[in-house]
Amino acid sequence: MSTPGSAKGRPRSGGRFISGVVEGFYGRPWTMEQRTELFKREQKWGLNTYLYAPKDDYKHRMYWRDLYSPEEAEQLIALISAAKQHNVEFIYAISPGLDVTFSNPREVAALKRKLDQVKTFGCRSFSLLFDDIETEMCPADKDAFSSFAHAQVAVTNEVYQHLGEPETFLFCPTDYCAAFCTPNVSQSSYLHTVGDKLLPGIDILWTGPKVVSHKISVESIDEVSSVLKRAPVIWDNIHANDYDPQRIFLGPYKDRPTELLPKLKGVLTNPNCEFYPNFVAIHTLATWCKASPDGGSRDVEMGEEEQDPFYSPHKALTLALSDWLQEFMSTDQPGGPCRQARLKKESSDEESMQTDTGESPYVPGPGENPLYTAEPLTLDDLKLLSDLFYLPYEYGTTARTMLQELDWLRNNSHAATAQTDKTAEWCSRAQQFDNMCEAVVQMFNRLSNAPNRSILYDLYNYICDIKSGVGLARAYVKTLGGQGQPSAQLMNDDPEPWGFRGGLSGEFQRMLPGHGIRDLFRQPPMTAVYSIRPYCSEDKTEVRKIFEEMQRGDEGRTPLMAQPPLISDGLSGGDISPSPQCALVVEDEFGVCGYALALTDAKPAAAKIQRVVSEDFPSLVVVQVLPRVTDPSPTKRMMGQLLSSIRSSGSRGVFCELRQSDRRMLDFFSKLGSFKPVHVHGLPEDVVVMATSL
Ligand code: GDL
Repeated sequence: MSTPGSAKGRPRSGGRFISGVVEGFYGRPWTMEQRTELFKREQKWGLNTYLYAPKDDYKHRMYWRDLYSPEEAEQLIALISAAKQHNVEFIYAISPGLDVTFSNPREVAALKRKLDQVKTFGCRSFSLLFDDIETEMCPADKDAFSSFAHAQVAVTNEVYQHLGEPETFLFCPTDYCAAFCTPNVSQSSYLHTVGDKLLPGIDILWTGPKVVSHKISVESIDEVSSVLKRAPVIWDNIHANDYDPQRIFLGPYKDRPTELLPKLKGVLTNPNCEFYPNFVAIHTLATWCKASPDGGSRDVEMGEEEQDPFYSPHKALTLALSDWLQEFMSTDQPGGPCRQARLKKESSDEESMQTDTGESPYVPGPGENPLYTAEPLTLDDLKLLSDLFYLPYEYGTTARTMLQELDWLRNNSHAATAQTDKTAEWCSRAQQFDNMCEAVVQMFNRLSNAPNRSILYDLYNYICDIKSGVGLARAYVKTLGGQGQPSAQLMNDDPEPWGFRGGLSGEFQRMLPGHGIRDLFRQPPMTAVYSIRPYCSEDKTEVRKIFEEMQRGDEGRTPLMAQPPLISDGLSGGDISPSPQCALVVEDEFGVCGYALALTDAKPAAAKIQRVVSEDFPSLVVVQVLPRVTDPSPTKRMMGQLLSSIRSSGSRGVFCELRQSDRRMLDFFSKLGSFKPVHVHGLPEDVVVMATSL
């Protein structure tokens, strides 16, 4: 595979292939300096287009009618000329769809006036965008046009002709991906109108099957092209991150077969909001655009999973990261950092023992602290970084391994709850997991010391976040292994704010059904519909039945009468009533199949069987579900609701009692993560108590 800058762009049928970047995301637009830097990179890597469409730029969308002030004009003129200098086609886009009245000639005149002004700045290529807008027309437009598509097409054609039918003119439909089409792409009357009526010189933007498309297949492009009556220009959101403040995408351009190249009019990537980390997104797109059957870049050493003979995402990523490493190493701060460089120079040049300020550099004396020296960033660090922040539908290899290992360590940690020794395998895998966590911390340290501060600052929040996440996971594994204090980071009574991450949005997500099952790591099939409702007195018999059935369990289990009593037996058996608002049952199509009950103050019930309750964990929960409930999410949901009711009652903590024989519930509480085994004096031998602070 060739490097991005080394191959010439292959001419595609129907004019030149549009390749490059669309600044089309929500949030803070890039600066003029960053855009100029982008043009330099595009030129170097063989990309040819920049589409100016920053959603939150005042005069691009919200105040689209307003003309640019002389100061703004000056900046745009400079930008357009910088694009020209670097052989990049500057396309100016406008998004009037929030409030335009299509049928009003004054509105159309306002559009023309605005684009005419931009034309005087030297811009020759334009675009009208109708994405992310209300699809209902105002009454005036309903009177004038037979459909929304007719309204958009009429205005777009008129503006296109007014501007003299520019060589490049792009249109973004409101239904810009298959998921938005009703009932589907081939039968969408909206797309058919656009395809039939939009003048043939206008190209159409398309994001693929979805807004953020995991894969874009050749068949899907054939289908949409036949409706649109032209090859689309892909607006690719694969690296866009404006929808999730915790994610950034540093993986390679991927899952778009190079067979698409001759079937498309172009590809523009709408990448991460942060400018500098887009190095990988844009570099790998450039590599992809150059892949070609006639370009002699057939990849003969492809791995099995990489089907494309002309493009390997893995190799494209390595190329990009190697170039990026160079950029990390170049300082972007005037006067800054360069103690290492300075020290080097000093050792080779006796006369330069004076700094710029005229002072001699500080050299620690004997017994003093040595100067802090940072290790340089490595290619492996960048590979790890990219793996941790890979792509919207996929984690990188190392990230996947870390998740799998943590999952295995959790699932095989019964020995922890039984307080016995770990197996050698568990210990060795725990150590390997710890090493992987350490590599993340080291990567963070070296990255923080990289001379190029602009890239670092753009990445900082993300790498800080992952460092904390990894730190928590590491502490958790130590706890499972019997090392470290469970309460230190995970179970603290009064945690620091970083002990409950994610803010209000995180709280909302955790309370929604399906939380944790829609993650990228595991996707268990949903097999049944469950409903959770408050427990009522009529449920007593069913709950007791479930309790007894689960106690009988597998053959050979000790009968209940012969087992030491638990406080929770009275609750499950119906002898003690649960506290108000603290009892739930779950039903499936056959009836009640599980329950979750609690006592906010378990002391009186405990006293009846001569047990004491810890001041830290005064409340008791008991949860049980029948084996036919294989999906853990309803049980998790019941627990979530119950814990929040107990918390509202003012309780400080909750405990549960589990018999060693109840593997399923032991497993459930261990996997919840928040419950930890606690030592209770005088507990029968085969009973484990687990608890969590609230
Ligand atoms: C969108 C928006 C885009 C945004 C992206 C990712 C298009 C055509 N429009 O739907 O502005 O950045 O999603 O959130 O993609």
